[in-house]
Amino acid sequence: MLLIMAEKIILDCDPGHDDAIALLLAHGNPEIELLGVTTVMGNQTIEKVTRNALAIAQVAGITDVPFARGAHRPLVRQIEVAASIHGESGLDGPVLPDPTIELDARHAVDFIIDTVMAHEPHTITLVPTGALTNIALAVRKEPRIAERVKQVVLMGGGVNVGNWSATSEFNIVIDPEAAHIVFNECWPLTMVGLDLTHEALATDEVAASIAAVGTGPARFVGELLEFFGETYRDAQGFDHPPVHDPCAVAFVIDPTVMQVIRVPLDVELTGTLTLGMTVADFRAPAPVDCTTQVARNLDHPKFWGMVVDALEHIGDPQL
Ligand SMILES: [Ca+2]
Repeated sequence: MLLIMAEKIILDCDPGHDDAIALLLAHGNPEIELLGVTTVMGNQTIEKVTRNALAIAQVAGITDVPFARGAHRPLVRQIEVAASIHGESGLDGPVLPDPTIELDARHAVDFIIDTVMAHEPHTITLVPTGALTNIALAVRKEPRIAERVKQVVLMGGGVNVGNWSATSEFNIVIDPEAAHIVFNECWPLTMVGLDLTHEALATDEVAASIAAVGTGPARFVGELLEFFGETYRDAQGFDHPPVHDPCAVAFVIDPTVMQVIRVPLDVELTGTLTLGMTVADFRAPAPVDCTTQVARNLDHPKFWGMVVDALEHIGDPQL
């Protein structure tokens, strides 16, 4: 018998249309063991994104995974939300069910620490798809998690590409101090940034293959993509929306879905035009002690195939 060891992850997110799809991919893929979902302010306030996370769980029938609420504001700066992309609720488009799932009593930071310390070393991957506030607070409160996690695979940043400013991506720029902490820890870190995620476009063909699944969760994703497509067209000039966050989950499932290049990465904290820029130093081959890498070149059919397969696997839990 062939034993496939599922990859244990904690998804730290701010749902968020693309976070919702990341959560469904993590839940619906048998090669992922979702140990918990933690929330962080970002796309909307912590109250709204936490409610959204629980509503997504309700839609997808996720009943055996703890959800923990996290940081309500960035470490240093004032909160800045992305209503222009995700709407007033943070998850505009579909009608959201009233969640009946109870939150874990712990703060997200304590949930992350407890979970990482309770498992064998190098078995847990942290997958942040929002601001890095919870992850930064966790590693400051319990520094041993830096050597204990297997890796951090985050959606955020980009090499010479921005979306919230000319140089900077939303998740990084809204809490650059937190990002600076996370990028400068000793854990292996993969930056799944805009260079990669701007290739994860939800084309008409993608929308059709999701609609063909024909289940409640698939219709939910279709409605999310419709709203996300409209705001991305109006606010960012995209013909089809780039669906960022599930790319980080997809890398954990199958790293061959993209390419990675090892390169020193850091986060700009003092630039007048470049605050929150993720700076990659390509001047020479990466030094042997370099722990960071950046993702590029998405296998678009394979990626969306994973999302469709996950929806097939989830089925219709409401019925
Ligand atoms: Ca997100």
